[in-house]
Amino acid sequence: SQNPEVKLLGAWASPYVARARIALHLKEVQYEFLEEKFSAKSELLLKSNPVYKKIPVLIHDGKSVCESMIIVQYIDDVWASSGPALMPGDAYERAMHRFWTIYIDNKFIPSLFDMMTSPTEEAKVEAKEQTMASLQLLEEAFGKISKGKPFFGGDTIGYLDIALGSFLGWMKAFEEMNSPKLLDKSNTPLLCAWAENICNNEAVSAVLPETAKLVEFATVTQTRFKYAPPA
Ligand code: GSH
Repeated sequence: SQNPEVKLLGAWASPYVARARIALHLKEVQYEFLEEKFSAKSELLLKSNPVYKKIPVLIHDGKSVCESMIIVQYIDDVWASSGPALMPGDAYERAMHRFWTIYIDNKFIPSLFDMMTSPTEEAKVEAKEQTMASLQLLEEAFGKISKGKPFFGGDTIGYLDIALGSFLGWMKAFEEMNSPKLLDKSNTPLLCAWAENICNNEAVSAVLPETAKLVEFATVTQTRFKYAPPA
């Protein structure tokens, strides 16, 4: 549908921004993408997200919505009749999607990035162990929540698929930058198959940056994004 009043403040490399974009693509919502520069935040960003000053920000009819997963929920609510429902119909299933999304944001993502950025090798090893343990928990959660279907959301991509799937680009980039293999068939067979299904989806592939571009971005802008496992 045509929605000239929908704008998204974001940046191509941001996994949080990818969450909002995947939801907009799944719901076939037209939007204007306004690319932010990390060096200098735009007036519009400072005005639209005065609390955190972070992207993504969705601006709908002049009103701003902040925080990636709140934006995903908002898109599901507003464009309820367009595309697949992102949240399950069952209250318990919705609770599970929210529970694991908060786990991803509070535990998984910090350890994933700490693996690359921690100042000491010891801390990097600890972050790696935490990351692998988190992926193991997410593998088990996938088994329960997906009930043998391709996605956490069942037959279609849902809220929790977006929460985790948005990080697949960076996970692949880290793997290429010498980190241990994060998803592999022996440790996380279900998530391996899931990741392939996610990346093959058009709404996702339209949005997730190429691994090589992320590696270049990480190398150029953040030399600290180097995983150097201890000898
Ligand atoms: N909890 C936020 C969300 O889910 O939207 C995190 C968003 C976030 O960290 N965005 C980063 C950002 O805007 C870009 S990936 N960083 C700029 C800053 O921290 O000032």
